[in-house]
Amino acid sequence: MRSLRLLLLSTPVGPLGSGLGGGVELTVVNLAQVLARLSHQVAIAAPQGSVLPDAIAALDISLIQMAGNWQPIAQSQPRSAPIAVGSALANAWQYAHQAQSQYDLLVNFAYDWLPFYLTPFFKVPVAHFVSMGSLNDALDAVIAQVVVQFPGTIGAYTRSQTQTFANLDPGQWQILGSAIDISHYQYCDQPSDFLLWLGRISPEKGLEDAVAAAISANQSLQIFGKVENSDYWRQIQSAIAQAPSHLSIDYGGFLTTEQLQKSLGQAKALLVTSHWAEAFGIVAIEALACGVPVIAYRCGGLAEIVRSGETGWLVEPDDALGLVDAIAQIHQIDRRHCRQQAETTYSLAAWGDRFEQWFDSILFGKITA
Ligand code: HBI
Repeated sequence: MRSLRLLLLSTPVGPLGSGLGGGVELTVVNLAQVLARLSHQVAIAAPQGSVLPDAIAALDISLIQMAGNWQPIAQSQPRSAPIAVGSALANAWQYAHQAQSQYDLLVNFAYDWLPFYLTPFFKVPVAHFVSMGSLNDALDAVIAQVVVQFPGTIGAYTRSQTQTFANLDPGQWQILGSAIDISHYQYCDQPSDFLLWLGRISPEKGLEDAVAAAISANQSLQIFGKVENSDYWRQIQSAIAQAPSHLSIDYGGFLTTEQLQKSLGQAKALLVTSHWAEAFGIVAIEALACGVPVIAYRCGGLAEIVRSGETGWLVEPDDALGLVDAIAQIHQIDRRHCRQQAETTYSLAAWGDRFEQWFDSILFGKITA
């Protein structure tokens, strides 16, 4: 396929590398990497202060920094929240409009109203990667308009994610899944004696269930991720203070992938306790790549990732006791199966091909199988 000139417009909730963008940061960086390796010309527009991992510094990916205020995160707003346009988002799309003739395709990763609304005003095609399930009425409506005018131009991680958009036919979505660069994750066969929780520290992520389950299961727990909601974090810290002194429940901060996977690989299991339907759950494939079994609530993307009994355990949503039972059975999981699943199903190469096919179908009308 000929080399495309691509502009990836990242999430406006925070700079790349800050952790504020959660899984979408990894998605944007990994996609840029794999498309650059496929010899496309890739540029990323992201909030001021964005950095790319050293591991891909050698690739020719241009990073265009957007000044302005970060976007309020959609998942903390009510469904009827009015449309918000922070200046970082506005500046990104002002740049995209004035520079559009330099690109063959724009790829939007902002989970926000503006990019969808602006799509008909662009001469260059826009592909929209929707990074979460349905959260906002105005956004659902504008996505539906884009689907009518530009069929085939919206993509998502998982089928279950698309099913949360009641106003849209699931068949109108391109399902892309996700991936990581497996070579950045070392397989660990001999775990230490702790569980691990990883993610944005925010109420929808259910960290309180992981702390309660670790204490009930008499297991130590390591916590990593960006503190996004400090009130919530204070509640968690008071729950941690109740733990018996022989258990260590520690917060390791927000680490780069390179640093994180060293601790991640040592874990007996990763606990994924989200109260909402995760669009995907990229932390789960990071754990699998290190050989770490995943214990997760059976909802959202995690239900499509974890093979219960083979690479982890799926527990009925919000059933904290179920988590304790699963923790007690984690020794039944063969850690090599976890690594194998990551290698065969979540490699960058297969994922990059799916995006290339999607772009093909948008630009050249080939409706791929
Ligand atoms: N909220 N308004 C808004 N825009 C985003 O792009 C966005 C968000 N909340 C979370 C988020 N993106 C990402 O962290 C998740 O999609 C992973």
